[in-house]
Amino acid sequence: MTTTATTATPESKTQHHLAIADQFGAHNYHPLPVIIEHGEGCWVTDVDGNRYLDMLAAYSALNFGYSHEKLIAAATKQLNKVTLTSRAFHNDQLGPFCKELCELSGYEAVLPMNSGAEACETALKMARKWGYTVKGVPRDKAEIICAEGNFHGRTITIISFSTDAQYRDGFGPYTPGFPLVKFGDPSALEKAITKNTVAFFVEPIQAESGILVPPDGYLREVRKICDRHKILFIADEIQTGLCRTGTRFAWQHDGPEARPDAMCLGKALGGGILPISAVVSSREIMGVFKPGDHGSTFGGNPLACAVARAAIELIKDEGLDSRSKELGEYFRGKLQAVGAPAVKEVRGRGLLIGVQIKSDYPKARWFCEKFMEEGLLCKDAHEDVIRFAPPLVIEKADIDWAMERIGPILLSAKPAR
Ligand code: IF1
Repeated sequence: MTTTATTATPESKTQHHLAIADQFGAHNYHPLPVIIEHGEGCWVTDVDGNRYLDMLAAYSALNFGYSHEKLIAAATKQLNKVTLTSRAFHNDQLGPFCKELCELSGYEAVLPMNSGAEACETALKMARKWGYTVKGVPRDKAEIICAEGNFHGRTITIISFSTDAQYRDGFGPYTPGFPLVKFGDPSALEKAITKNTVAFFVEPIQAESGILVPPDGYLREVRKICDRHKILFIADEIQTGLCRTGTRFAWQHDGPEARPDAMCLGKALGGGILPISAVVSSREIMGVFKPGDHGSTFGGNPLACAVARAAIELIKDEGLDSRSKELGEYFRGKLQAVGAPAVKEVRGRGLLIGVQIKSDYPKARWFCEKFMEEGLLCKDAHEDVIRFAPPLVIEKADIDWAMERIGPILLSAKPAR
């Protein structure tokens, strides 16, 4: 036996796991103290046998819930055939995956990667090269405009244009070429455009910034401005895509005229089983990538493609967009009806919901901890927003069950002074 602190008579399995994660893991997170061991549908069980309703869904990666029969079947089948080939060779899942994702999204070409951040990096590289080779921007001068309050991942280039000190500070020097404009304000975008601008890169709803929904028509205006100045409109739909907000893609809330030139997808594309991301665009724009320009060892691997194909089929067949829309309206209505003095605003689209807490009340984290004690898991966004984003397969009865706990806790909060 070793004599490390972690083996000193743990009170529970949870305590044991918390201690070893603390001792051996990097401390780059502050998770709620729940150790999940098993998940099914919207429900998880921890190592001590407690059950919780998951209202985070791995930040929308678990749109289909845990252990979805069809996804597990697709993964298992492919596990027993071939899992990884590299892109030095073809595999029999990649082509069909690209074709099916094009059909689902209405675009012409797919470039598969793994994480969301990689899809964003891919889109940024694509936009820069498009700027140089198609638009004729002078070498190394390309500018990609981004929105204040953005969240696109954690790589050095991506955090270079973050406006959140915690994501940036201590990680410089930063990648240049990413001017910022106010989110939700089309005229700010138009003013920031120069002859070297190649793209505007934006989330249709800013999730990490607190589920910020832009004014109606914003993305339609963005589309027009981008056309007027010949710049690419690229939407980061990694979190908002694949039915999360009540439409297949969140830009569709602004109608077909708002269609971006390219989208980044990720999270739910991997069915909550494994990481797979992608950029989708036109053949012309994607055509700037020549053999050897870009890639990834695991990008387009047959296991990920097989699972993603099953996820795409679920998106097409299970009516998850209207389910998300209806249940989202239902849930938001219930949250509003509580009438809790602590709540400043209930907002969101579909099942991407933010409850903003007034500044003189406890922080959103306090509420998340209380919810956890009552068997409900969710996560704060920024300090003052409780984020509810359950798997899209959630039942109305689960929402009612959740509200029996959420309502009293919201009402119980007292102002600090
Ligand atoms: C973490 C946030 C959510 C994303 C959008 C790209 C990425 C993400 C719109 C990068 C990732 C995650 C990452 C996770 C927490 C989470 C998050 F709170 F940080 F902002 F969801 F709201 N574009 N979002 O939301 O994708 O590389 O992670 O696959 O802890 O960083 P990734």
